Amino acid sequence: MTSSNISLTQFLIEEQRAGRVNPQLRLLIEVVSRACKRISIAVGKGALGGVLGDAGEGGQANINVQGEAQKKLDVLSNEILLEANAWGGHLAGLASEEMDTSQPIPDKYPRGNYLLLFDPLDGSSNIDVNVSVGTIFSVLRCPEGVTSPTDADFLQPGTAQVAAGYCVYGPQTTLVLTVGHGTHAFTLDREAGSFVLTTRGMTIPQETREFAVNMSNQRFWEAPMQAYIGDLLKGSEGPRGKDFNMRWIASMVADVHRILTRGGLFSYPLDSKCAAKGGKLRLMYEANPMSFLVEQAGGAASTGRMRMLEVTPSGLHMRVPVFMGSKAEVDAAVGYHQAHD
Ligand code: AFP
Ligand code: FBP
Repeated sequence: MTSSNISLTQFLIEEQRAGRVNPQLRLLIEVVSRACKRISIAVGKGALGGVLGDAGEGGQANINVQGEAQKKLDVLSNEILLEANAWGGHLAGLASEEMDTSQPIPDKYPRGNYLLLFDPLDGSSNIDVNVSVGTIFSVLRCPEGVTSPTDADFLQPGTAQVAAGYCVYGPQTTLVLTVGHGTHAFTLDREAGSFVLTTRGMTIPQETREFAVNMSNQRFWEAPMQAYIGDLLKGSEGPRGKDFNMRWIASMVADVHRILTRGGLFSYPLDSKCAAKGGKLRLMYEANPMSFLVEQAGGAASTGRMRMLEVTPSGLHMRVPVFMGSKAEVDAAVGYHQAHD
């Protein structure tokens, strides 16, 4: 990555002057990025901040709407994002992977034109072992005439997103953002406390030899996925004619950040364990924002059977199978599905 002296604030002002964001959307992105800085500080403190481990009392873990045990940092990150975004006047409502239903902005604050969805701390199984985690967010327009949005108002396809991003809390804290005109990366200057533009216009390499998937699920996959990965594993002697490497962090933000940076394919496919739910990853909080970022970087994203961004959401917490990354590799995976269906 190449460094610049352009802060996120300056970048957004320039985007506004170019007519690509309006003042309300600019404020929204600034507020989310500030919340990410606070989460980054909490994540960085780890055991010193008393933030590791499960949330809950008396040895009883909190279980969220996804049926997963919440970590203390899941709860804290959710609170940071809710609190930061409630009062600014840029939002009509919010929805979080950690909450059962969406929330309209309280009556005591002005309401804006946007809806914000987020996964406050993705990959939280990594927190206690000091491995990268992240925040993912997606921005939609509040439908015309709606002042107090309900869940139904959030059920828009990914093509309707006006902005999306993630922040990865790793060796560096990096914010990756799109407002529909390319995908850009900003690195947190911890001393100055500001995000600095480090890559303008990220481009996913088209040629790849790397994939990210949880291989321990192999026996539960559908036939097309078995065939696709089977051929990758045959390496230079197989039909793909080259050796592939594999990486799996179990934090979608970190895995997709690697793929945005150096190419490859990320997948969480349908398997017999998650088939009843439709997949493992959440469309609105994970798949759609990451797909928007990947497409804006010249990559592709699919369920294996259709373009991710064109999926009609049936519920706020809908799950989907996911294939995203270098376009040629996503096309190859989709090809195996077409051949088997
Ligand atoms: P958590 O946020 O509950 O840890 O889930 C993370 C995640 O949704 C996604 O970021 C990972 O790619 C995936 O789960 C990892 O799933 P496995 O544990 O099945 O590998
Ligand atoms: P680098 O320091 O060159 O990145 O190598 C790291 C390493 O020695 C181990 O930390 C890691 O477990 C292993 O290589 C990964 O090897 P592979 O690339 O074969 O999965």
